[in-house]
Amino acid sequence: MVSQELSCKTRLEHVAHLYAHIRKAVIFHSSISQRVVQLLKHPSLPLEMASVAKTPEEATAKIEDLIKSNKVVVFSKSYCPYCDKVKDLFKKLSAQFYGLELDEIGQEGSLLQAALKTRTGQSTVPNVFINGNHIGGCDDTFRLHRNSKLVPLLK
Ligand SMILES: N[C@@H](CCC(=O)N[C@@H](CS)C(=O)NCC(=O)O)C(=O)O
Repeated sequence: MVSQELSCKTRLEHVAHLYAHIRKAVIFHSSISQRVVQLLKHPSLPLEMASVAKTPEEATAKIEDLIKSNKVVVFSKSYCPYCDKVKDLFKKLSAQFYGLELDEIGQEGSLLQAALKTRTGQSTVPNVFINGNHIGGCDDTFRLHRNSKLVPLLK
């Protein structure tokens, strides 16, 4: 309990201390919620990959994990028409892909996008990987398809 005799400064310190606790709890809660959402959206996702990257190093590791354990990965944004085109193409070709909407995962999305830029030199989405190799964006993926080089990669 806060004693009536506490000085104004002490009271402020006490409030700041409580606020810091609440802030930590909120951040913890939102990180747990993000994991739950990722697990619900991707039930086959290994548990460790449902962890939320919070540093550039963790973001780099997460990207590597994702492209290593999925044949096709599309780093995407939910409102991006180029991403829709690429995902529709993979659906048309009956190719299973792991799509991650970077705009739906809060701060982690920006970290992953920055890590993708460092790894591939590409800052836009879609950012497509097949068999662990960087393919590029929408134009690159469709160019491969026009040249009949995409389907063989999906086998
Ligand atoms: N020519 C690119 C176009 C991709 C593009 O412009 N994507 C936009 C989203 S619709 C983008 O990534 N903008 C930057 C950002 O969202 O950070 C491609 O073929 O992939």
